[in-house]
Amino acid sequence: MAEWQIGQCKVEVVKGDITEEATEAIVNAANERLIPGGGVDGAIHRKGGPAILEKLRAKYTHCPTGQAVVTRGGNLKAKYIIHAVGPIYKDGKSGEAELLASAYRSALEKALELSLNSISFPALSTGAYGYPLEEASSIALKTVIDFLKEKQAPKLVRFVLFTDDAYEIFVKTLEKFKTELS
Ligand code: AR6
Repeated sequence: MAEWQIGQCKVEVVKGDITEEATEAIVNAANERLIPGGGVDGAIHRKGGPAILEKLRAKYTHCPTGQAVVTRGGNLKAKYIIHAVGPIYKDGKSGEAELLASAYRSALEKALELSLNSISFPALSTGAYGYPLEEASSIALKTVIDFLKEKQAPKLVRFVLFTDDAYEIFVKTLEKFKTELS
């Protein structure tokens, strides 16, 4: 595990399955149509049960790339699911970086609106959406670090990485930022 204390807040990088997380919210890697797919999204809907999709359908039909919507957590330990839509990676020159940062920021803003103390993220866009992991880890961690420095909330932001590869890259990127930014 790697971590960095930023004032009153902490960023953690752990390896694991986000559907097992007991932070107050977990973030889902959703798509614009909010139709359950594979990857984290599939796992969350399978484990969380049909109530999640029912709540999504009752409130929303769509969520633009770079934004996020919230439902309760169904059968999961987390009370809330923040469904964030990251960009599909094309060539790195189509606004992907800004849209990925925006997806992280939107999820963090939802957590603040709900006065949550803890939230877990997967590596948005790095599976089916094809975002290169190193670049994605820099954007993810920098966006979270900047947000925590500015708002001093939520108190705990945890990145839960599913693969060894993703875990190792996020740890390395966090260590790099600790050296460069502290
Ligand atoms: N816990 C944590 N991370 C996970 C888990 C898990 N249980 N399962 C996979 N990952 P992806 P995207 C990692 O494809 O790229 C869906 O069909 C995975 O290793 O879930 O944003 C949606 O419906 C990868 O690093 O999301 C959308 O259509 C990361 O989660 C589309 O895929 C993200 O991979 C979204 O694509």
